[in-house]
Amino acid sequence: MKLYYAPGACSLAPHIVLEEGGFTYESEAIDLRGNRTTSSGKDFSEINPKGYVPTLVLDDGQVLTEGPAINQYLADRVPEKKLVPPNGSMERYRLQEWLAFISTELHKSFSPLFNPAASDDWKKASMETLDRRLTYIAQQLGSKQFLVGDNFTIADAYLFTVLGWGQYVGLDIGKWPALKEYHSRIFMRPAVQATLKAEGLIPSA
Ligand SMILES: N[C@@H](CCC(=O)N[C@@H](CS)C(=O)NCC(=O)O)C(=O)O
Repeated sequence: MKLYYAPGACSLAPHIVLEEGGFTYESEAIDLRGNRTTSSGKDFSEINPKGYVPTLVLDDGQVLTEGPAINQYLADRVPEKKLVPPNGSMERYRLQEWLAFISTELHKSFSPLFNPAASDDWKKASMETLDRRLTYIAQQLGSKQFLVGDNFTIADAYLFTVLGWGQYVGLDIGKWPALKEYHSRIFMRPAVQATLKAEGLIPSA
């Protein structure tokens, strides 16, 4: 398997899941700000015509896209790691509820803040939306260790990833102590540390 990623982008979540799951895998970075080539010089649009990360190329050559699908695909391969609740259980739907919320209500509310073409009014409105969404998550999380059940799941990998973007757009998650504490705790997981090092987001020494 091979994951195409951009350092610190939403592809960090499946990268963490690959590490948490103990997979043998390859990875390659994409230059999203430049000419969208892979670090080995290939045209990324030939691998994923959607042009965005995360993109997972399976051992049989199939290309899987969309973070929530990739994360569930990976987690279902290693059920003993409990990165997802079993298919068909109520907890699985709770997990999917969180994945949809993080994807559409949180992740995509950050997008204008990274977009140089977005107007100040749009950015302000996005900040206000994020404030409401993060307040909701902090209330739901309270002092719980994880979003769903008693285990680290792919929803935590995704939420951790998106919370990390606050630092790049002037959104201090310290306003929500539950989120700050949660983020610091997930940050310390060995698989998360290994992934952050692999993406060059923290020093590897
Ligand atoms: N719907 C996609 C969105 C992925 C996405 O937003 N990827 C961003 C990085 S976080 C990206 O590659 N943006 C570059 C682009 O859209 O051109 C998913 O959930 O996987």
